[in-house]
Amino acid sequence: MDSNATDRPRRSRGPARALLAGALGVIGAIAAVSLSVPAGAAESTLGAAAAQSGRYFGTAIAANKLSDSTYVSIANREFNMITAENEMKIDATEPNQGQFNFTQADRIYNWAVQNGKRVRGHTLAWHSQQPGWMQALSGSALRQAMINHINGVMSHYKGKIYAWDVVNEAFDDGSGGRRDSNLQRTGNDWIEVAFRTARAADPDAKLCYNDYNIENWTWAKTQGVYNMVRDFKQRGVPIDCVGFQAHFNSGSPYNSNFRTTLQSFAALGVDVQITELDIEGASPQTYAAVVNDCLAVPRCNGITVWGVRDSDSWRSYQNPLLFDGNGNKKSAYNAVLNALNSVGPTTSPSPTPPVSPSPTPPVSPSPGTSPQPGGCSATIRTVNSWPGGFQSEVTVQAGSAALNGWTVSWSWPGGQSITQLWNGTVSGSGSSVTVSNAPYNGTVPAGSSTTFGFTANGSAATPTLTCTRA
Ligand code: G2I
Repeated sequence: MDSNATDRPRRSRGPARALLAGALGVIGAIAAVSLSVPAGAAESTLGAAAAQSGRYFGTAIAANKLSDSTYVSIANREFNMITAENEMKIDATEPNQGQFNFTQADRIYNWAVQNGKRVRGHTLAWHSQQPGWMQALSGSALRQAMINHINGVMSHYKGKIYAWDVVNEAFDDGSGGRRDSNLQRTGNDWIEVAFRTARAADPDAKLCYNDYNIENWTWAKTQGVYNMVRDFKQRGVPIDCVGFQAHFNSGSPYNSNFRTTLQSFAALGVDVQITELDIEGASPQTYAAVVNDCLAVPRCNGITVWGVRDSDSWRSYQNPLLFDGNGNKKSAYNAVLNALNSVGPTTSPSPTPPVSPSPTPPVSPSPGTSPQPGGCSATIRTVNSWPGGFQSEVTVQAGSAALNGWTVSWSWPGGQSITQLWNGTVSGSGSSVTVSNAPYNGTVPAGSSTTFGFTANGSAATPTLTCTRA
């Protein structure tokens, strides 16, 4: 765990970082306020800074704090992805079996969307925070209750949630095996049943497995989850993303092999997201390292911190967040903002590059695909493939201005042909393909994205895409 509480200059990386951080230790807080990024290249909030590379920066929100004006103004200014800290959990949304209650969850959802933010859903199947009636169930009755719960909550938010933490914390600390729980005792297939149920309930939401203590690549729990995700991808169980909670503390310290973990999971064909970040003591160096790890992995979609101010944290005694109890920005805030700004406009997510030796330089803009202010970018990923065919998803990302219509074009490298396309209008001939927005998804807010998908004949391919605004 980093112990040095100084800020770092945005250009210091790798071995030089340690040297510079040490040297700056003498200068302390004075350095922190004098560091700056070049004029014109910097955004001044976390959400806008992350959006430069197509990523989001989020926070957990508690419904009962939406009346706290300091809290709300920081949250609204800085973050563009929202997770309900407790309000979408099982005990909150289905307090009595078959009776759903979205009062508090909707308060958060509505606040987020009315302020132009997207929402991560947390969480549908978990051993903890189960209502009493569910804790008392077992066997097939519990299995069916889990399925009903997923259907009930996901249908309420159908088409409205960016990503759902479908299953939370299902692995054991230490052994690399499954955690014992009433859900696990319904049969080892409970996780894949949850994911298949979720896909059918809302095909537009990304479906994530979310856990803690899976950041360190050498830990057995990390390998256990990795093996499950690999197995799911091989067998076609629908999973789109893995959430790394990233609650770092002295018992579970940050390790620089986190980047290897993110790269390795992404290489399985899933997105990766940092979903509940907090760091005991809020070392600026450690915060910057975590951000740089995400920025180095094209399929790392974004970062969520688990609360706004230290006083809002579930571990407030550790002062683990980016704002102090008075709402002032901490050094860690500046470290995070500078790290996000150091990348500048680039594309993401894009096909995962080969795992490279650590430290990996930050993602840099690639020619021809950078979203200029007001522009757009598009990336393609293979969702599924089979002999003679494949399914792909294309993400269309708005730059710093909203899109009012978009067109994505590419050339097939090997005679592929689209058989069916959704969420877009396809035209083109021969190897050239042009896809424009459907009537309902041409408007994309600044920094946001939309997707379209298709099935095609031929071998799965990830051609270079060109995105043009209407
Ligand atoms: O424990 C930290 C997080 C670990 N990953 C999953 C997250 O969902 C989890 O969040 C925390 C919330 O931050 C806490 O706020 O989950 C805790 C429960 O597992 C939440 O704590 C609960 C308290 O235990 C309850 O007594 C309280 O009524 O918060 C409730 C609402 O304030």
